[in-house]
Amino acid sequence: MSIEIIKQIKDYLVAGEVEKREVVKVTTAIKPDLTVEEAYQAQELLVQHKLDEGHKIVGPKMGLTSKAKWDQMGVSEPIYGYVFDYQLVDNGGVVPFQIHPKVEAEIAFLIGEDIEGPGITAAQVLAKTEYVLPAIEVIDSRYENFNFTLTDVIADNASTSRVVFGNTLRKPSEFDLELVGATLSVNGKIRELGAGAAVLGHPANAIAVLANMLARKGEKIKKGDLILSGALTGAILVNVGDFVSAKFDGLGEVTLTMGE
Ligand code: 0L1
Ligand code: MG
Repeated sequence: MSIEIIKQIKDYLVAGEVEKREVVKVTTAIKPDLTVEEAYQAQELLVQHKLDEGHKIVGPKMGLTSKAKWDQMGVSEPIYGYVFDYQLVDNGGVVPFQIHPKVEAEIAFLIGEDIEGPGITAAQVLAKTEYVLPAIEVIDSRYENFNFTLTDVIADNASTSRVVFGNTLRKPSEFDLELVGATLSVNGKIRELGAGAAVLGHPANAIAVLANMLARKGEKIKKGDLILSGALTGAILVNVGDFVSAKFDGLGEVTLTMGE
């Protein structure tokens, strides 16, 4: 694919994010036969664009980490994107409304040592994790009516929009992370519940898959990366003024209010 088309895809998606408006999916508007490799190239340009603007990467994020989502999208591995510093909101804070946000309860990993694939296992991930902490991810696909294919969502940085991390940091050895339960409530009503096992059987599996996917392009997970491992729960569409709370066994509560 020519670099011009990759740039066109990046500019198209940046405009959607900056102007807070839906766009028709890339595979309809620009390139119907966009491959996974090309989609990650477009994502890399989008990430570079944000770095050039002075934003800093907090860490990668994993998306589509449940078997149910794989079946829904006809895929057999998760996807990744990147979270930036400007996308962080304090626990209890107000999340600026963008396009059509959805919330997910996730477990995040603060990485203590570089993790370089291939062949990384969940046990190796856990040995190199400094802390785990709870999070709410706010995803906000730029695509009209959430109508997208796998390659569209990869190019769109895996729908990343905002992240709220909780304040409880625990050593992963203190838990069976696959057994950690979570509830996700909106305006005081529980709307979703789940457990760590919903994330590829164990959230550390998602981080191991990430290390092995990054290794294909000669990259690794870095010490200090703060990584979202994927949703324990389904994603819930939220509106302006909604109060969102995620409660995790042993990891406390994360809250946010959807602003304007
Ligand atoms: O974090 C996620 O799992 C989101 C992946 C992208 C799909 C979506 O926007 O629903
Ligand atoms: Mg997510």
